[in-house]
Amino acid sequence: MTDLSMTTDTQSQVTDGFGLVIDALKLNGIDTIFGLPGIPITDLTRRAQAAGMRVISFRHEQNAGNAAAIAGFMTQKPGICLTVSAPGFLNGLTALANATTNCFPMILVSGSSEREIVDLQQGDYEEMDQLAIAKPLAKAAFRVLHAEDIGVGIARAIRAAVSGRPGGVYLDLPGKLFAQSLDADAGRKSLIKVVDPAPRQIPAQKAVQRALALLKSAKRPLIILGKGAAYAQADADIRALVEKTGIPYLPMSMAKGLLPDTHEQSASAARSYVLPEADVVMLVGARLNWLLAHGKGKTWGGKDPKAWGGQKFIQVDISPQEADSNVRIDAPVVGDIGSCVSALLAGIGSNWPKPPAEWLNAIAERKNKNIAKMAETLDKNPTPMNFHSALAVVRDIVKANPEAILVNEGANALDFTRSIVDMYQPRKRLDVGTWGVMGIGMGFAVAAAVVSGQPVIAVEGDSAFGFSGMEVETLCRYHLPVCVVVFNNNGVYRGTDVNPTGGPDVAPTVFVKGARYDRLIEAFGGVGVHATTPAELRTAMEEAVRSRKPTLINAVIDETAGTESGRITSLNPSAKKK
Ligand SMILES: Cc1ncc(C[n+]2csc(CCOP(=O)(O)OP(=O)(O)O)c2C)c(N)n1
Ligand SMILES: [Mg+2]
Repeated sequence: MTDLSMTTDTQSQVTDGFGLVIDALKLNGIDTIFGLPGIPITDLTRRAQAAGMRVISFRHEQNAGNAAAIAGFMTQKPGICLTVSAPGFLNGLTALANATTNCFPMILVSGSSEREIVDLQQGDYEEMDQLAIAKPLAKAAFRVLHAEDIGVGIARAIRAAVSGRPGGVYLDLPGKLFAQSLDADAGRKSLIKVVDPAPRQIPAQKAVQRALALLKSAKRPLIILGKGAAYAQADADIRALVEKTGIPYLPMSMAKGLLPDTHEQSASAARSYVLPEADVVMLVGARLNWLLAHGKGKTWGGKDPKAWGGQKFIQVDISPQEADSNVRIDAPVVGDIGSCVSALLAGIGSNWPKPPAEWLNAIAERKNKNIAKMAETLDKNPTPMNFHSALAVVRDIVKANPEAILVNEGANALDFTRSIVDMYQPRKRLDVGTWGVMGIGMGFAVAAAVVSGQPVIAVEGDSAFGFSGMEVETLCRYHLPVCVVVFNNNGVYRGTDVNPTGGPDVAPTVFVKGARYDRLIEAFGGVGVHATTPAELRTAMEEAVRSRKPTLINAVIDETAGTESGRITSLNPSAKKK
């Protein structure tokens, strides 16, 4: 093993690849690595820890990658995921692709095998042309061959990850690089402290005026806040924009809490009314992808599934290529969300006319009716517990602890949580994002706790939890204040499917019935609780948040309560037949 204390400091005459990577990261304010050790990066993890970095080791690289990605979302600094070559790299790649899709800044740093052998396909240990494989899934991909280029390589990776529309970046570091030595002084001089890594992009005045003119002409305006708006950390200005215009708004899932969900201008409870009825829609950091039904079709009042509903769109986005991706954008405003929103605010001034009362009243009427209906459902206390009675508890716990971070994945476990649990602060809701990917749960939970120090509540479908469940050991190892609530309905969507052949195999969506997920965490010294009633769930969650002990609550949910794919049943090719 190499000397662990050696980094590029004034005492050392020489440095090496390991030391330069660590020094380059530290120089750029990166203090945490999420990863999994092995050849050729084991010493990198050791020496990073010895050099004062936080090194969080995982049980599978995908979870380390998801942790890095969400750390990037929360901090606007690229999250670092460190893996070994070929299989470790591939395990991290799903998270990298997911980060790129979700515009989370992360850098996947993977060790790789010897270039000469890989390129001649001579069968090296863990041989793979990782750079080529990463390229189509990353915003950018780089390889460093010489120790004197490490500074440039890391600087380029940082800029690519956080500038413009953020995304996942791959950095390939061949094993040989780490052992290269360099004069310490030359090494220090080769490093780059990136100046202004995510430069502001100021929108054109003309674009701002065009957008405001359109907004002013609206009879039934609507604002949609996306994950990009949450990422921007322009919270006060975004709130001012919504409040000064008086326009009703809808938060996308991860934009919940940008304004408190209980805000009177929130139209969430009247979503199916406002989308087809709005005449001018201002998208702020939200893309018109499938989550918004591509801006057309029945959701938007179109006559058939592909028809435009007649809305005019203003789109505030950092990417000039985003506009017109699905339907015509009449007023694109291109720039970083913070700069765009402050330019819009300046144009709005202090006497912007409120939207017509008929529009606001019509929304309020629907909203109040739906909220009252939901309150009635939440008040019921059926046996067994269902999603609603369990989530009434989670809703109260989050309300009492608004600083807590809510991680959420599953199908029904996701959709019901999103609509029932109000969020009160920005960037407190972390979920499956653009892809609806399962497996983010424990990676996000670990990173959320590590980055924020706040309590984390992870509401997990039992299937969703299984993708990253082994990381409960990681929660215990680092003593993280994470309360995992597994909504256990015995399977994917529901636990009730049967094998139509009558054969011994259970149906593909069904798991072992009555499984005790709580016992998993007990194996590592965490707190396990089996909860079959809302009262038991409440006591356990309150205790978990109070004690900050890693906790897993197995919340038994009626196995008949869910629907196929939650709210997206219609995306199943065969769903119509059911
Ligand atoms: C990586 C990945 N694999 C598979 C899926 C398909 N999928 C969507 S939701 C889901 C699990 C739903 O079951 P559960 O988490 O138990 O939630 P429930 O509806 O039962 O509450 C699966 C497997 C996915 N979205 N992502
Ligand atoms: Mg389930």
